[in-house]
Amino acid sequence: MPYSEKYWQKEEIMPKKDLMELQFKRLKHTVKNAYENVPFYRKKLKEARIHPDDIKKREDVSKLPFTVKEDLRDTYPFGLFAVPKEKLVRIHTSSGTSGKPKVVGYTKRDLDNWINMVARCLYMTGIRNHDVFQNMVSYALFTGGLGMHYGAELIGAMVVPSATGNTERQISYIQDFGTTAIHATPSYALHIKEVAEKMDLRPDELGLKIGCFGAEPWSDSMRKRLEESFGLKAFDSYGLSEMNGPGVAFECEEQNGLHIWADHYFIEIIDEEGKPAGEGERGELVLTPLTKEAMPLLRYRTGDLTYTIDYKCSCGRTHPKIHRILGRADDMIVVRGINVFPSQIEHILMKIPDAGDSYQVVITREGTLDEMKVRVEMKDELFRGELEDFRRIQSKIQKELLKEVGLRINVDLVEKGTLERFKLKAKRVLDMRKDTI
Ligand code: DLL
Repeated sequence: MPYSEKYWQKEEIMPKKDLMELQFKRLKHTVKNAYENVPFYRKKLKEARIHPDDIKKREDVSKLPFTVKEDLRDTYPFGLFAVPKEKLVRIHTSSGTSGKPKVVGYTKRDLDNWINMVARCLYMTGIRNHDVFQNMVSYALFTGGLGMHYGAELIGAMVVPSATGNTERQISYIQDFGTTAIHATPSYALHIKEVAEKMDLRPDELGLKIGCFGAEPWSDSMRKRLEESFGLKAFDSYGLSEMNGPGVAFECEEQNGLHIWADHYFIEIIDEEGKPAGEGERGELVLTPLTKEAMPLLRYRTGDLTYTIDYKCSCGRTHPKIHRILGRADDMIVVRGINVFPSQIEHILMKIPDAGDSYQVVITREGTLDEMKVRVEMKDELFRGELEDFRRIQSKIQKELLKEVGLRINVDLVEKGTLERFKLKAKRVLDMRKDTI
C-alpha cells in the first residue's frame, strides 16, 4: 500500500536531521555486521587498525578502507557474504569486461528492501496500479529484469515481462496490451523507435507516457530525443548490482538530478586521491549499503563519476540528489592528453537534428599520434540528398564536437543501418590503440 497519493513510503520525506541520524545508526550496524560476519572485512579492518566501535561520528566513515570491484572478483563467488547459504534466497551477477562476474546475494529481507526501493522510484515517476509496465531488459542474472519487475508489481501495475529482443513483437505488445510505461536501456529505446518507424508506425502514437531508462550512461539531449519521439516523459534510473541493482537513485518529476536513497545507502563523493570532494565538485561515487544483510560492502568504489546537488527539491523528498552519471572513471578516453567521455559526444550528436540515432567512436594510433573518429548514422532523407548538405552537416558536427571536447575529431557520416544495434548496454567505443600497444 502506498503511504500517500504522492509517496510510496513515508521515509521519502523524513526530516533531513532524522534521516542523517538513521543513516549513521545503520552505518555503525553495517560496519559491525561486516566485521563480525565477513572474514575478509575482519582482516581488512584489523589491518587498518579499525574496530567498529571507532565509528563514533559521521566523519569517521573516512577511517574505513574502500572496497573495490577486484575484491568481489578475488573472493568469487561467495567470499563477501555475511550470512550462511540457507539465509540466501537469490543471487545475481554483474559481468564486467573481463574475468569472472561479480556475484551478489540477497536474504529475504534484502529483497523486500530492494523491491520497495524500486517501487519508490517507479511511484515517483508517476507509475500507478492502472499502468501497464513493459519491462524490456534481460531477465537473467542481470538485476534490471527481476528488480524492476517486482517493483512494478508491488505498485500493482500490470507487468509485461517481455525482456529484450524481437523488437517488432515488443511493439505489437505495446499496442495490444495498452502499455503506458516502459523500462529499457536508452540505446534499446532508440532501436525500438527505429523499428517502429520501419513498421510505418509513429512512436508518439503508441500511447506511452512514462519511460524509465538507465543501466548505461546517456545524456540530456538523448532524453529530449526520446521524449519527443515517443511523446513520453523519460526518467533516468541508476543502480548497480553491488548495491542491489536498479532503484539506488532515480529522477523525480523535476527531472533534474536523481534522488539517492539515503536511508539505504551512505553516500560519498571522492576525488582522485580518495579524499572527500567538495559540495558540487565532481568525483567518484562511493556507496555503503546500510540495510544489506547478505553482503554488507564498506565504502564501495562504484567507478561512476557525478556530484551531489543537495537542495530542497520541489517534490518534497528529503533525500539528496546526484547529477546524472557523467561517465565511468574507466570509460574515460584520453586522446592527445584530453579527457573525453563518450556521453559528451552523445550529448552533441543528439542535439543535431540531422544526425541519426546511432554512432560509434573509433580511436586509432597513427605512428605516435592518436586519432579519434566519430561515425554517425545519417537520417535516410539526408543520405540520399546533395553532397553539399552532406559536407555541411559533417562540418557542423565537427565544429560542435571541437567546442565541447576541445579536440579535432574526424566525422564519418554513414548510412542508416550501418552500425551495430544494442538490446542491453551499448558498446559504442572501439579503441584500436589497445591492439597496437
Ligand atoms: O545496470 C543495474 C540497473 C539495471 C540500473 C537497470 C538501471 C536500470 P550493473 O549491470 O551492475 O547494474 O551495472 C552497473 O552501470 O556502475 C554504471 O556504470 C552503469 N549505470 C547504471 N545505471 C546508469 C545510469 C545495472 N542511469 C553500472 N547512468 C553502474 C549511467 C549507469 N550509468
